[in-house]
Amino acid sequence: MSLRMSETEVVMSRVCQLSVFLAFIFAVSVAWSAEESDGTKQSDAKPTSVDMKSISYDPKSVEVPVGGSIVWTNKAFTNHTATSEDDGKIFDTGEIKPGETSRPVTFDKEGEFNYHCKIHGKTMNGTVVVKTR
Ligand SMILES: [Cu+2]
Repeated sequence: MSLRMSETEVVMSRVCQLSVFLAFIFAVSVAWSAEESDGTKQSDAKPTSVDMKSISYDPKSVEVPVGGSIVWTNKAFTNHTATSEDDGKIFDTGEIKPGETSRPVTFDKEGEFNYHCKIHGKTMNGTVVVKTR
């Protein structure tokens, strides 16, 4: 009789261990899915990318929603800037070295913003179109 009791106790403790284990798995999976949804949020807010070529921007005209941001990546062999036509008052990336990417520039106002490269002049120009969606 005492043997049966201890068998029951062993079974009970296994059930207990199993439920702790399942609770742990559940907690991990909840944490995992929370992390996943955070990742999706980050990719939604990802800046639009514009490449700087030898004397042009690619794409030349880029559209972002109000509140959206843009980064410029220099894929050429010389320094470039992306400077708004009002001498950089609206935005100015400063000189971006070959292989480097500018800090994100955020656009909070609707409109069309022409810009150019300070180093290569207005032959190297582009447009940012900011629209409400
Ligand atoms: Cu340039």
